[in-house]
This record gives sequence, C-alpha cells and structure tokens, in this order.
Amino acid sequence: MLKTLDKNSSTNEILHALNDDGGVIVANQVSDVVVDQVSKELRPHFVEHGTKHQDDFNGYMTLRIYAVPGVSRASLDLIAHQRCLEVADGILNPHCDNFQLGSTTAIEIHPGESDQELHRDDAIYPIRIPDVEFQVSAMWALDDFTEENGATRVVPGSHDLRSIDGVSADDITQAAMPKGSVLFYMGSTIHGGGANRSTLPRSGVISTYSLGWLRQEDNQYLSIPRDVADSFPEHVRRLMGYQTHCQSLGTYPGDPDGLWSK
Ligand SMILES: O=C(O)CCC(=O)C(=O)O
Ligand SMILES: [Fe+2]
Repeated sequence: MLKTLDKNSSTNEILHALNDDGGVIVANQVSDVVVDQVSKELRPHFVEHGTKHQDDFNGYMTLRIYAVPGVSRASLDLIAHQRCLEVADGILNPHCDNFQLGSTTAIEIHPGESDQELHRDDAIYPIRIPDVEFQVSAMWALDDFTEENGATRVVPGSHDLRSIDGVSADDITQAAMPKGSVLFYMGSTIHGGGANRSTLPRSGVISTYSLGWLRQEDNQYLSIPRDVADSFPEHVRRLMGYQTHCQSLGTYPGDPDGLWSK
C-alpha cells in the first residue's frame, strides 16, 4: 500500500512518505474545475494525435500526447503546481542547483488495454549514483483512478533498486485515487500503467522533474513552440530549462544581461 495524504498535509509529510515508500498519493490536491479545464483542452489533441505513439510499451489501446503545456495552458496548473515544485525541490535540490522539467505526457488508457510493462522512468539514464535520485514524477488523475480502470501500478519500496524480474503480483499496489489527486513516485520506483477492465477511459498527466545537470527527457525547446514558451510566466520558463545550471551548463551568447543565469 502507498500512503494517501490529503491536500492539507505538509510537503514534509509527503516527502517523508515518498522517501520511505518510493511513492505517495495526495488526494484531491486540485479541484474538478482545474482538471476539467485540462481535460477539455486535451480532448481534441487526444482525438487527433493520440494514437501516434502507440507501441508495445505505450500500448495499443492507449492515447498519448507529449509536450503537454504546448497544447494545454491549463496543464501548467498541474505541471507547475506549487506542490510539485516543493516535492521536486525536496528530492532533487540536494543534488543540483535547480531541478528542471523532464517530460510531460497525457495518457488516456482505454477499455481493453492490458497492463503496461513494469519499468523505472529513470532507466533513460545509463548510470546510478548511490543515494541520488535523478528524477521524480507526478501523475495527476484527470478521472477517478480505480483498480478496474487502470490506476497506475506501483511497487512500494522498489526505489531500493531491486530487480524488476524478481517482482511478483503480491508486491504491486495500485494508485487508486479520486480525480484531482496526484501520485508522486521516484524515478527509481518500479511502476506501470494498469489494465483497463472498465467501460470508460482513464486519463492522467505525468510530469517528470530531473536534476538540473541532466539532459531533459523531452526537448522542451523544440517541442513547445517559442512563442508559446515566451507567453509562460518566468518561473515556468525556468522550469522548462530556459536558464543555466550553476551559470555554466546551458549558457548561450544571446543572454547578455544574464537574465537566465540568475
Ligand atoms: O499510465 C500510467 O499509469 C503510467 C504510465 C507510465 O508509467 C509511463 O508511460 O512511463
Ligand atoms: Fe513510467
């Protein structure tokens, strides 16, 4: 089981549970109004582009959209939510000057989809440093997540780097949570989408946050049009990577005032 805390919990409590179990749910972190706006903005993109990334890993009954802020401004209320920033700060900032957005993905699992392969999101990085998490993920529920409709499957405690091959069904729990809740899990925590045995789709948005000195999973500069990025508030642009790390990584000569190096 993962702990479920509520939106009045302190970020310290959340970090404590996340560090202990590798995952934690914060129930009802945002209102239905926020979630419904994001769902509304995503809908046409799910319909038009959602099948483009179907493969053995993503599934063939699952719709996906990448670079979510580029198509849904309201998604920033989730992706750049203060709670996410505080959690990412707590996990990552002991090991970097500033963390950054790694990737953003909207995932709608349709009825008939089977369990996604269990994996670690940080497997994109080929090395590990003992006691250093490279990234942390936030999965926002745009619908109620239930065991039946494919709530994310998580192996509590698996940020201990155990082998995925040794995981048995008994080790897996599902992040059942009401719409508007958020599941935080470590980059090293074993997890995967669940089979949808219900009659309705299950929709969610995952954003990952990574150490500021790593290559971002999504190329934010290419995947979010420049004029759209320019319209975002400064803290969001910084989060997307429009800033240097320690005034050395990611510098560019067009920043004579040093705005993005501060
Ligand atoms: O859809 C989910 O619940 C999880 C998806 C996931 O973990 C992934 O695609 O990396
Ligand atoms: Fe994943």
